[in-house]
Amino acid sequence: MNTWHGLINSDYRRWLPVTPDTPAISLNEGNTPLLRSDHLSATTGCDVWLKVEGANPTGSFKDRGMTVALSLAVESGAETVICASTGNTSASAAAYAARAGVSAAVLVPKGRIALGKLSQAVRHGARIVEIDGTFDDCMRVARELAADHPVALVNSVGNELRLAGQRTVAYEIVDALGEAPDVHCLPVGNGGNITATWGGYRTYLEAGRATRLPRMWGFQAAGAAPLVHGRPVAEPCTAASAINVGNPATWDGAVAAGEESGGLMAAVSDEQIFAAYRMLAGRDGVFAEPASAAGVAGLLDRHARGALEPGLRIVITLSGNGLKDLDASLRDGYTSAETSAATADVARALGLAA
Ligand code: AN7
Repeated sequence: MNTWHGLINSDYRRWLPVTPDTPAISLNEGNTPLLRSDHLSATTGCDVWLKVEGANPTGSFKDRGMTVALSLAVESGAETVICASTGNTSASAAAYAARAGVSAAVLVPKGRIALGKLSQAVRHGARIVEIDGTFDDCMRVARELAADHPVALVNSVGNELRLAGQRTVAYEIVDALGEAPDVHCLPVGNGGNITATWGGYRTYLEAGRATRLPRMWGFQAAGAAPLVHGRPVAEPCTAASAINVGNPATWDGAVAAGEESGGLMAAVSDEQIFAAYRMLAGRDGVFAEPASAAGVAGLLDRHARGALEPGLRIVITLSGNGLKDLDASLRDGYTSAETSAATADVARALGLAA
């Protein structure tokens, strides 16, 4: 008997900024798998766990925040929600808006988002504007429109509500492991998720549900690493499109998460990201989208530099589903054999017969 009915209907509701009257707009998000990675544990000498956020209903962690944002938007009588997105936020906003019976407007950088994500926004009936510019341009326009028009901004910027939803990932991890890990690794783009995850661990500590806090290790793609350089990047460039952000909206929160936790913010190359992407699929059986692999790439980078103490318990957020970006997967190359439908031919192709 499955008794999970989504975050807003769970015990975690007490930590969400909702009232007893708030309607529940939910797709049964959350409660995602936490898998031990035996090979990453063996490689690093640590105890490494993967939080598979691609198992959320629209395929990314964004659903944790979107259930809260749309529930509150409906409660407040909003008829249209708007967001800027590198793809996953727009997919999630479109789905939750459809479920809520409100309109969604999504602003995305033209040609720079994965097709799976665009298709989700299309199928859920969002009004889509592809902007000739970067994600940061989309973000600026979304904020300006929300300030001057009757549309509710559902980006996590200035939207504590969404971040409160995204905090729940930390609650699930502590509940599953019985304690906070030593280190939490995750990819960083706009800065919302590291801020929220850190906030979740602190909330649980204050509530007495954990007795310690992890160090937060955030990883950006080298071509889009403003938080590592300490200044915005005008033309961010990485094949991990979800984190191709030059001027993160939650800049201060992301920096604070790294600093307050005694953690770090570092860059990994696209080569490292794609190596980790292949490894997750090939060794762990988890198909995560490229950006999602940045946390794994970062951990392996620390290990390779001799900067990783053995024996740590480490959780890595795998933020989105690999099925969203099939171009990235097939661009990465693959081999297959083509044969007739004769069993003998297939057997030869498989090396089962001479
Ligand atoms: C798979 O969809 O910002 O640091 O507009 O989709 O909280 O931005 C997506 C971000 C990591 C980075 N991994 O999280 C958007 C968007 C995946 C993502 C991030 C995103 P933040």
